[in-house]
Amino acid sequence: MEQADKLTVYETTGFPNPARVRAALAAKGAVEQVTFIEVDVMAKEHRTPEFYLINPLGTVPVLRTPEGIYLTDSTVIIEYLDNILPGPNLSGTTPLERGIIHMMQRRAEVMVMDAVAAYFHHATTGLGPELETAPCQPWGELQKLKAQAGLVYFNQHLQDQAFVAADRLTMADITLFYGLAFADFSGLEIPAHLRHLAAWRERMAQRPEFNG
Ligand SMILES: N[C@@H](CCC(=O)N[C@@H](CS)C(=O)NCC(=O)O)C(=O)O
Repeated sequence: MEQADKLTVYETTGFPNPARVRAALAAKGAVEQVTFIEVDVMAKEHRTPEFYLINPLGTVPVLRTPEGIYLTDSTVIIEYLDNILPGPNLSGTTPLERGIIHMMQRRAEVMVMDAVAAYFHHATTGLGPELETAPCQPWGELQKLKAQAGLVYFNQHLQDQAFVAADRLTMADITLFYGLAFADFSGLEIPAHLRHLAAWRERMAQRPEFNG
């Protein structure tokens, strides 16, 4: 795994989007080969001029490639890793499969992960007053409703299939899994009657990719 030796991931331990990249690396069996740099979000290290140079969005994760290019956004990073590393495919092997996996990944992101994030940052104390400088409570509450609808959608979607987007674990499962973890952390209840979603989550939680 020569290339993995030259990869650097900027992350914040315990945060959901960096956890997506960790899960992808675990799926590829490459965690040990990557250098990780901890970014202390609570100390605002991601809002320094130095960090904005590598990611103008001021978010983690960020991946530095062997060529010295900085890639941002979990999906971009995971697809890149999927293409350069051996191991099980996470983002699709045919044009149609790639389309379906990207579509479902994006739904998991918009309908759950990002909606939960907006609820967390705008309608709860979020990361605290030092970091949450422009909270908008009504927007956060609306995003909570959106997330709740997303949970119902994925419960129905998982009624008759083992994985979110293919016949195996893909980046769509990874996004949804950490979207649910973020919901728990934010105090956004996942209703117990969504039993297909709960069963899928239980199966995922037992997998090594989510226990690195
Ligand atoms: N769409 C981005 C979202 C990245 C993101 O929002 N990361 C969070 C940590 S999970 C962050 O950096 N938050 C910093 C902040 O809210 O100030 C991705 O997939 O990487």
